Amino acid sequence: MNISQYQTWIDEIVALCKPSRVHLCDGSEEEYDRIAALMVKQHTLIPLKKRPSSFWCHSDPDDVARVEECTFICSEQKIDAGPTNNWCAPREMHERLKTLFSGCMQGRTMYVVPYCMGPIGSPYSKIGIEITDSPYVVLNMKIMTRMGMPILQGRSGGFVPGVHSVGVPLKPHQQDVPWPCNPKQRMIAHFPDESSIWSFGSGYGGNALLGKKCFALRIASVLARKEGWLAEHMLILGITNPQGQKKYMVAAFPSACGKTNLAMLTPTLPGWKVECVGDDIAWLHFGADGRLYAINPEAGYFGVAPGTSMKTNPNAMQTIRKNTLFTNVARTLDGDVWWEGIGQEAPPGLISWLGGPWDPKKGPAAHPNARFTAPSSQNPIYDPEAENPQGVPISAVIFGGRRGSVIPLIYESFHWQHGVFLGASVSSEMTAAAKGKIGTLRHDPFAMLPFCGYNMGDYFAHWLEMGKRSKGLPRIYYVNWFRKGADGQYLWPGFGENVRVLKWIFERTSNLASAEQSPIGYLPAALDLSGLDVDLREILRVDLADWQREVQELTSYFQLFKDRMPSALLEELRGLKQRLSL
Ligand code: GTP
Ligand code: SPV
Ligand code: MN
Repeated sequence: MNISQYQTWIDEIVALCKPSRVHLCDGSEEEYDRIAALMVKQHTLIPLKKRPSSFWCHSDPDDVARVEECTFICSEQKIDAGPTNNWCAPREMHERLKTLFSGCMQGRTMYVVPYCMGPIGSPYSKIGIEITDSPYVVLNMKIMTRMGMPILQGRSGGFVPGVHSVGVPLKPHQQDVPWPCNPKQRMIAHFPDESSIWSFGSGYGGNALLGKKCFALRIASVLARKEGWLAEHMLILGITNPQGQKKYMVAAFPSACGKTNLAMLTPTLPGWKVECVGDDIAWLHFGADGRLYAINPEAGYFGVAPGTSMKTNPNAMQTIRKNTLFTNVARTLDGDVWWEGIGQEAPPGLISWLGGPWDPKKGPAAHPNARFTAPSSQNPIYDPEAENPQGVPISAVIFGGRRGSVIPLIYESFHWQHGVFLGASVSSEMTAAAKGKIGTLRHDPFAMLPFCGYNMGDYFAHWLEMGKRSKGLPRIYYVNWFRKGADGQYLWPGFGENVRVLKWIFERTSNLASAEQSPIGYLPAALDLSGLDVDLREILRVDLADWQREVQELTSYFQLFKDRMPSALLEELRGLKQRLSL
């Protein structure tokens, strides 16, 4: 195969990073097994007796989640990164990176990982090459993407270059540690004008698997705006009613707020079926018929382990029975995994995510952001259309966040512009998926706060523009599974019961279900609650005083975007304010 067009770049990186060896990844099973065996020998991976071809590992305690404070968008102009991103001038950042990456791979193998985001052969798929000195990253990329040299075959177009290093060069004969990383010098830099990514110092998740958040969201969102499509932090699901009619929906919730669970939902309503196209990222394009179509750029799940059980997400539990990597979960003596909320008592002799015997007084056995990496194809409800190169047609867009109060279980927007306002108004309590204070309420527009590669005000405008391009637009909804009652308990049982909300959305998009107009949007006139004991009035309650505060908060938040804030969304905000004061 012809790799000469990529060779110049690879040579440059070799000269800069000075690795001891270079390995071009072919993406084969044998290669995966060989690298995994090497990592077992180096004590980074531990094979799990109870799960075929599966491994356990734990990270450095200081490298457990995305680090937003070290994530930069290096556009030419600061204003184009916008007020919600860290910015650095491209030239200055390139200088810093040159220093950081100089000789950073000494004593290590440099892996060259070509990968395709999206189904092979789809006109919407895109190619990246990640250079990394982390074999852990290579294994994860093998599961999460279509990976290997063969995907470059016959390609002449561009690719998104990404360079990743754990940032720990080895001196001759120096013993490596199981999870090398360099937390003091972490840097995750994106160059939207050159579509390139540089990541240093972390080996974990979105910091290191460059195809995921760095490419498929931050770089792709910039490309999407230029090319007239959308790159979103969204799950994609198919849902079939008892009559056999099928629709597809996408949903954007912030990190660790329920995408994987909703994407794999096991319905509690008889006759309903949910199938999974994707659990984290959607690329959306208009089809020839004017409808919005979605592809999933990924090929695997990098899912939150804690809370996953046969009760909450049996499909995920099936998916991770084999060929799965587990990071920062607890390990049992008989070679299995365990985490809080797995549905069984902790067995004696548990090894915690820190690698030693678990002491419950010192915290949970699994880190709250512990993850499994597993192939989508192992999902028992993998949608038959998941690899359709054209994508699947979308009937509804759902936004949501983790809100203990104020936001009702479900409401519908009045129209596209109002729906874009709903997306822009998302706030959510912070979770362990990113370094930061868990539980703090923050604005997270479209669940894209950490992932938008350009000015968020321009991003809002792009969504509004997309709405002008078609008459076959999906309807837009807002959900909140996390509202709590006076007793501090969740008001809504969630998980499989969420199908009741999806049913209402499904029927609304067929103009079947009825709704009541409220100041914030349409609320269900009724939900199918058969066999469920919940206080629907309380879950759907719209408290005027609460919402007036919400409007005040949004008013000051939107000011952040100055003249990049689309007037159409300020108009929506005024409309909401007026409806609340009547
Ligand atoms: P990322 O992979 O970080 O983007 O997260 P995600 O949005 O896919 O979240 P995920 O589905 O993994 O859920 C995160 C946490 O929320 C888990 O601990 C779940 O158990 C919990 N969760 C998910 N859905 C629900 C729900 O409907 N109700 C409640 N109460 N908790 C939920
Ligand atoms: C998220 O934080 O939204 C994730 C996990 O999906 S990570 O890949 O680390 O970004
Ligand atoms: Mn995510």
